[in-house]
Amino acid sequence: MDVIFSPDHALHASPGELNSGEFVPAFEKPERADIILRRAQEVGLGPVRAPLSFPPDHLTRIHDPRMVELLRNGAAEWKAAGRKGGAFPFTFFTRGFRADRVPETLEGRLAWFCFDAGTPLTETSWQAIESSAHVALTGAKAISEGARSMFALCRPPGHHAGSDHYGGYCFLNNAAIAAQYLLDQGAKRVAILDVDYHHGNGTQQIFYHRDDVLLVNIHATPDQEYPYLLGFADEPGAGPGEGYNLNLPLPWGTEWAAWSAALDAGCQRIAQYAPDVLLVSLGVDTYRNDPISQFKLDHEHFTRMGARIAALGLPTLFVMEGGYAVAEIGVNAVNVLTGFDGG
Ligand code: Q9C
Ligand code: ZN
Repeated sequence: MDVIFSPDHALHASPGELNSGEFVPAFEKPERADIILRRAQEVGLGPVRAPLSFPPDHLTRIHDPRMVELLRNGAAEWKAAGRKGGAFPFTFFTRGFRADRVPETLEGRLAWFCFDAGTPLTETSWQAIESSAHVALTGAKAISEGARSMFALCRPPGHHAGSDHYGGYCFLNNAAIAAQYLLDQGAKRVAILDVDYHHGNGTQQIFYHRDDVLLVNIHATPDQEYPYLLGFADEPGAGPGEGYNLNLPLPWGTEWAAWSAALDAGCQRIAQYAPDVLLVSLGVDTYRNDPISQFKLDHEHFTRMGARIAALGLPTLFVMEGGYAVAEIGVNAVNVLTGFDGG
């Protein structure tokens, strides 16, 4: 399958993140995408293509334009104000604060739109963020034109970003933007299968009230794991979207047997929905040696994951999300894709 990749991803290099009380080097780093690309080339996965460019309304179909503006200019404003390092929030919006006005100050907007202490903006982040969305859109365009499968090698990732909030190393929700594009091009039903270790809270929030996107999420239970506040089993969707969100939370320590049973259940739901197209939010942080995760999948399980997804027989767009065992991220991510291709 073709790989969509932009070297612009490297323009987002986080200066670090708050982790267990310390400011530590970022887990989400540029090497991740370069190592996946190198592995894809090593196994001859398929041609590597640059992203096309798209008008900004594809981004604002999903995201609040005021958040997009913050992502585009926030770091420059931060620097102009004489601040150093990445643009991090200090305050976080929560219950009890004013919900009826978006602040005008930079600090206020960071507090309003950003929900964690791991997702800073740097002066060149926007170019990477936008290129990541364009990578996903280019994959979606190829699928809408009849491709059986595509790999959008997105970085930074996207599934934690909601319509008006960002965090979890994610700024724009690449998979959601791609799903909306496919619907706008005429697809009637899109399914998203999120296999990242973390719950895709942003994707869930974006589509929670809709029945034209079925979302299936397999992830570490929010009773134990980030993002802690969403991703429980009793979140079926609401209004017209009721029945179109399926969360399959699993405990720390989950191995392939239980993980693949959840995958089977998720795939059965997707088959029943009979979508026109499938998107896979592909995180490989379920890997046994991931530095921030607690599942126990091995290299060969990623191959089997790809084969199970292929058995759905759907046009499929893979969108890269998480995975922080950098040395092994290439093998793990590309195993899913070769498993899908039957190799
Ligand atoms: N102690 C994705 O995989 N923080 N995002 C974890 C580590 C956030 C992960 C803290 C993890 C976000 C796309
Ligand atoms: Zn993750």
